[in-house]
Amino acid sequence: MHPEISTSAPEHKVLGACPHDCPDTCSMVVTVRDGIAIKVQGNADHPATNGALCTKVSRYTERTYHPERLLQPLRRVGPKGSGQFEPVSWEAALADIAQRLGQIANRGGRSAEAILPYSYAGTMGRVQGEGMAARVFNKLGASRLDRTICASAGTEALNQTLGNKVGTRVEFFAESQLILIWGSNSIGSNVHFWRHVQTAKRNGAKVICIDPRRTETAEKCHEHIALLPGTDAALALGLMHQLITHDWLDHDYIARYTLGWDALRARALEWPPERVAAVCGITTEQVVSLARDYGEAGKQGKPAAIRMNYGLQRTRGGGNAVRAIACLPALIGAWRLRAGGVLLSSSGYVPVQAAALERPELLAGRNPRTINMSTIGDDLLRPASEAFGPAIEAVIVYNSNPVAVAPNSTKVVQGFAREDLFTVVLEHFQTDTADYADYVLPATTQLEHWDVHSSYGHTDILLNRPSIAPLGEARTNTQFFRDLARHMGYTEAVFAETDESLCRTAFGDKVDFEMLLTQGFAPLPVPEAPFAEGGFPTPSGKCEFFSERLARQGQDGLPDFVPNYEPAGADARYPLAMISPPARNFLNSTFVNVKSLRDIEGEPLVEIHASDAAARQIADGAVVRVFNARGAYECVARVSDRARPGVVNGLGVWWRKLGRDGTNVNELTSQRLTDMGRAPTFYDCAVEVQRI
Ligand SMILES: Nc1nc2c(c(=O)[nH]1)N[C@H]1C(S)=C(S)[C@@H](COP(=O)(O)OP(=O)(O)OC[C@H]3O[C@@H](n4cnc5c(=O)[nH]c(N)nc54)[C@H](O)[C@@H]3O)O[C@H]1N2
Ligand SMILES: Nc1nc2c(c(=O)[nH]1)N[C@H]1C(S)=C(S)[C@@H](COP(=O)(O)OP(=O)(O)OC[C@H]3O[C@@H](n4cnc5c(=O)[nH]c(N)nc54)[C@H](O)[C@@H]3O)O[C@H]1N2
Ligand SMILES: [Mo]
Repeated sequence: MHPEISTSAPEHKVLGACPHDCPDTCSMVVTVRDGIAIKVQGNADHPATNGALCTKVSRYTERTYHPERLLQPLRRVGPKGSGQFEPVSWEAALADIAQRLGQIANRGGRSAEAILPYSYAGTMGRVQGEGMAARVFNKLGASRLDRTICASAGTEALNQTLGNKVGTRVEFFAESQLILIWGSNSIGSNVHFWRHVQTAKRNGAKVICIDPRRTETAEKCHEHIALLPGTDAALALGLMHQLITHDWLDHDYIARYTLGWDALRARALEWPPERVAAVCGITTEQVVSLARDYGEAGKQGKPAAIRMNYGLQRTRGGGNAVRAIACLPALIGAWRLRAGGVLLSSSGYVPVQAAALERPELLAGRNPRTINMSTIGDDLLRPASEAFGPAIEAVIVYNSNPVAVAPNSTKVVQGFAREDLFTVVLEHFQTDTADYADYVLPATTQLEHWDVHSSYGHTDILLNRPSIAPLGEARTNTQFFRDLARHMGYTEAVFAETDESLCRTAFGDKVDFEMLLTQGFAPLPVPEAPFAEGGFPTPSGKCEFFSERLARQGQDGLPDFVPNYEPAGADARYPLAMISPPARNFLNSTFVNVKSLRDIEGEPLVEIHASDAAARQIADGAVVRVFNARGAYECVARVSDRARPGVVNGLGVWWRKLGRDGTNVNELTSQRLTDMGRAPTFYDCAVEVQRI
């Protein structure tokens, strides 16, 4: 047991941090009695957390002490994917894994690139994430992983427009007079932001939601614009058209602090409201009225702020959509006020010391290839070639559940089912991915390890102290990689660094570590109104409507509407557009196996509008088959006005094995990538729905 954990007092509290992939990154207070965590609560002293956790994380003890927690290392005995395992000792598992990886890496040439790490944000911790792990993969010379599965289209778009992932501070939305919630279900996925919206509403703000689905957020806004998925750039260009024709522009701001206005102006004038309405599947009045609200707020000097979330960048034109929306605040000079502007992510403010954590010098001059995690299905099935390099022979999975979350599951499953693929999975539970492992290794949860966290919503750094001892034989991810390094014969001192030391390494002297130790969080220095007087971190220092860098890559230098790969519509072979946004009580595929949360969600379902249901003789509660050329998924239909005509909503990434027919929504999604950032197009997916 760790010395910092007091075991003398029968009951005590430990400060931690929520590890999940969510903009809120809450400060947690864990109550421990006799070495057992009995309660997890939101820290009342941390302003962003405000004393409250979401429903799912307040069940974190239920997840930690879940009867199905993996508590010992397992070795596969049956065929791949059969889920048949036998217990094995850590030492035996490590020795075998080291030997297998060594055999691949030591064949010479680029053979080490046949080894692939696969990880994402199961924990957002800097220590249990890519620190020690990256050191081992760098030393091996393994393939690198392009971590695109969530946010990279929006990231690239913000970089090209504002210069970084920065923007309006969340807490200042409370002072806004007009809030556009664009492609985000704040109440479901970012609930601590919603508090600021409520404050703004009480102070007279108007709140408008732009989302194909009538979410719990949309129904609490003053207006809801239910556009077709993937048409946001058209709407943004249409707003610009109206701002221009009504002269609701801040000419001074545009002249001083933007680049490419004449060209953008010409592009926007191609988007009169009628055209926008037709493309977006909304009314002309909705376009005009939204533009008037936004334009007049600017003219009257009222703060207007846009909260985007990643939901709107999961279609082919996702990067262009984010770029078009990110241009809007400059047009009305909204950046002049601290409660104006736009926020997609605040992570650009985070001074993470990536090189100190990951040690790229261990590559020793090698430059391994990069594999895109979003095309893992195809890539696992790809033979060796000049262009691709060696076929993938080994995958080490941690902090991720690719068999459930990656697009085009048929391919992903086929890939992981290869008998000649050596797969190691570090997990809390026997997930869909763990079923395909050769070794399943029990990992610690956030209550059992040290870590340090940043947020992509607020701008504080948080420390997570362990509150209980590891359960069973669970080990931290870092300990696995340290042990693996030892078994591989790596002797560099960097492979001995402890987790507490890694917590300090993550932000170096950029964060007051003493403050983290005493109060659990430390605010970063961030400007109040970052672009009130320009100063964008782009090459030109301006808000780049026109991006020279994009033009040089052969892309359109201006934002444009890029239609979906899979346009739905009555004439299409698959006439319904399917989106698959998060379920409120799950976190991607995490928590699906926590029964109390699964009971709230019920069972896998698609929401379908009454008109689309009637045309297919589908009654509420009927079992349906959702299908396209890639696959089929069986679930229950919920006939509901949460779905607009022409669009069905397949909520949540269920565990395949807990689904009705052993599949989930990703049976239907494709491996095609976005216009920018090489990201998946989960919400660009045409389907048909049929009663069974
Ligand atoms: N409870 C819960 N919270 C979560 C998650 C979870 O799974 N559950 N996931 C976390 C993760 S990984 C992330 S990346 C973040 C953000 O995750 P996001 O995926 O951004 O999730 P949401 O905030 O729910 O926003 C998605 C919203 O976008 C809408 N949408 C879909 N397509 C379009 C479109 O083309 N245009 C527009 N305008 N809207 C569209 C969806 O209907 C949905 O309401 O949330 C995190 N928070
Ligand atoms: N159809 C569809 N697919 C989607 C999405 C969608 O909206 N629609 N959303 C996408 C998005 S935004 C994202 S971010 C991805 C998310 O995909 P993933 O990053 O794979 O996220 P999770 O499904 O939450 O799986 C994380 C796993 O990590 C494990 N884990 C957590 N903490 C630790 C730890 O400390 N150590 C170890 N070893 N394991 C740990 C958990 O038990 C869990 O099984 O999914 C994407 N997939
Ligand atoms: Mo995500």
